[in-house]
Amino acid sequence: MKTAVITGASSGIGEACARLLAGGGWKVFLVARRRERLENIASEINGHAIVVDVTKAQEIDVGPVTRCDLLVNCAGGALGLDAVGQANADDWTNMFNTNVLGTLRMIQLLLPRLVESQGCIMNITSTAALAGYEGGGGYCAAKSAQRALTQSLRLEMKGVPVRITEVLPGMVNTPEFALNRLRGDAERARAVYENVDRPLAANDIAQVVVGVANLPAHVNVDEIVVRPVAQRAQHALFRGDLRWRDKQSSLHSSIVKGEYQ
Ligand code: 8X3
Repeated sequence: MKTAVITGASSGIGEACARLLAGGGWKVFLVARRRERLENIASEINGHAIVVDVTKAQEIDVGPVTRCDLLVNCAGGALGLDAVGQANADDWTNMFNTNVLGTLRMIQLLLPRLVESQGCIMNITSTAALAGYEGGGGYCAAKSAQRALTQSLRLEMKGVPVRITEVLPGMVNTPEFALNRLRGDAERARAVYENVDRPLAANDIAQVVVGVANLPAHVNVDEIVVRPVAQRAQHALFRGDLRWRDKQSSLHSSIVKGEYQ
């Protein structure tokens, strides 16, 4: 049975990946800090919870993971929208710790098993790794660093049959991303996605992750940028009705509605 380890698995993209992989017959280890949430999800999908904070190296125990075919590094996120001139260094430390060092630690811990199984590492970065934007200094810097780490690792693993993929999502409407970034301000978090006709959902990214993971072992997708149709580039976001032909079309689809209620 193929085995996957997913960080950030208690919500958003990580949770969606865990659910989709488990549904596809994978054995899944779910890694995250929030015990109750994590254990509930794990028991729903017949997975295994590893309750741990990826920013605390000494606490991470991957002992139960005796085999690893796929590591998906989803733990991360953004804090604040401060301009660089006014940025809070603690927020930056936090973002680097989760997005960059958390990824580094998990790779270091599981690399021997990934090599042994000739597996796959998938780092979920962001389109924020491709270009800076106003107020994004810390997050863009952290995601750029995570991207750079991924690129270096891929080169260092020359001659080793381990696949290394970077997935760069654009606008994904998850219940927590904007809310965390905006420090719990639900109104502002809702406004991020306002009038965007079908932002991506966590499950869209999970489908990409699982699709890439299931490719033949010699096929390495180096990087994959995934945006909603409404977002042609970081600053080219269309707000308005895209007039989809199918029935689910609506600015008020269930994905958007109720996320912050
Ligand atoms: C999230 C994408 O545009 O908020 O990773 O930076 S963005």
